Amino acid sequence: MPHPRWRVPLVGDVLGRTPRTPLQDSMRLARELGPVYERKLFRRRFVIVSDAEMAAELAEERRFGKHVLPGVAKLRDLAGDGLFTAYNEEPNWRKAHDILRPAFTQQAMRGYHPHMLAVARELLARWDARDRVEVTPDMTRLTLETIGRTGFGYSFDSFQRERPHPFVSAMFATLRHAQRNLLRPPLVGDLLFRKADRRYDVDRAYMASVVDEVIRARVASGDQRTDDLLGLMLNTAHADGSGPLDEVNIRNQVITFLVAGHETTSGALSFALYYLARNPEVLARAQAEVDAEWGAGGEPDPSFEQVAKLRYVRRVFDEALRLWPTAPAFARQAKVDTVLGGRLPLRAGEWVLLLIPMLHRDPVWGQDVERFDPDRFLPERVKARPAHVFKPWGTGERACIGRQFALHEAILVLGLLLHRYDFAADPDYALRVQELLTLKPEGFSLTLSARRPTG
Ligand code: MNH
Repeated sequence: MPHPRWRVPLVGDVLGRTPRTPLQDSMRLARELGPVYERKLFRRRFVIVSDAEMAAELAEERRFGKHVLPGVAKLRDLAGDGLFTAYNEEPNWRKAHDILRPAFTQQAMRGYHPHMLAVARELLARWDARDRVEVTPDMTRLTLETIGRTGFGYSFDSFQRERPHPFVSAMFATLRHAQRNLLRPPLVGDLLFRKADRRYDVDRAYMASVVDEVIRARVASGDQRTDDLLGLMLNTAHADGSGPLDEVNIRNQVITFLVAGHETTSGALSFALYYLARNPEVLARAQAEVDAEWGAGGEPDPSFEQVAKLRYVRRVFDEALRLWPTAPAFARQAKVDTVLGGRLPLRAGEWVLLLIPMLHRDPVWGQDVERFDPDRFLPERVKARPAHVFKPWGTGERACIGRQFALHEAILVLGLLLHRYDFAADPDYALRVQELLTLKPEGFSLTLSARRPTG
């Protein structure tokens, strides 16, 4: 099995690796070593794959199921048996999945649409007042506010504050800690990480207090609604007679959705805006589509149905997720003894990590995989590719439950921004990808100009 050249006893392949960019390190290694290789970090061994045929096999639910990666397992301190961090065999996974399913139907999205639109308009008001904006923090304002209001009827007042909400700062710190923890040496690690661990405890406690406040506010209001995430959890029982979710699990779900429900969407929107600003032809086509579908007049008021009409904008978003899938890896565990891709024997229980950004650069995507080309997602070209080569949402029953939510939110916001502004990126800005388990562009700003008189 190929592995990095400089392997140190006990320590493994940590030489020359940067704690702040483990994912981009793995991409670099895949370019050197190929689509199947091994990485050792102290006592942990990772088999990292990015081959298209293997990805298709990993999607077979009969042979493989989700494995909770070490970096994700660390987040169990935060989110316990919440949907994202739950082990397959934990009964609360299916129970919560079933109870929360109705919150992600098309009918539910229809209900969220007016709230998503209202939040997006707060972003427009902020951007109208500036001609240069920092994209990533503003996308975080938008997505946190959207999940807070639609999922929990709770506002973080994201657009009323100049600094990020403290929940966001605490969340970044905990994600950073979970990521750094991957490079934690055994034994001495406890000493080396003592200060960071203490800070982590403080951040976790703070996040828990925010979650308690979100729940308390709903319970105190006496509101018995069942048309959002919190209402479903507090006020509905499972069909199997096991009653509603317990209090501890509800907290775990709230924290899960507050984090999973905004962090990845924010990064994906930021990448999409980056590529729009860098590709004037794509920008012009996207703007023309929005004008045609939503009307060229001053203030569009898109209906729920009109969002899905933006097919080209959707391709722009998919292409951004191809190059930088913001949840960049997931892991699959063999359910039975099996051989992956005819060459990698795995015993039941063994797992591999699927490196999504490199799968998305597999030769099946063509010769020019680094080029931003939304037309790769034209229906006829999608049909011409093998299945399971585009996996930004994961796979199988543990795939992203929030996919339609993220897509509706993202396309709506992109539509409104494209309708209203011309964007120019700083010509000297070279894309830097920041990693906090998830990915986002770092230090990326846009200069805006109004496309039409507003008022
Ligand atoms: Mn989301 C799981 C990507 C937006 C809530 N999400 C996953 C997985 C990927 C993923 C990949 C599977 C991880 C694994 O197999 O270990 N999610 C994304 C991306 C976006 C995204 C790229 C935006 C872009 N996710 C959202 C939104 C929500 C959400 C929005 C909520 C509103 N995601 C989840 C939850 C899970 C998940 C919850 C865990 C699902 C489960 O295991 O049952």
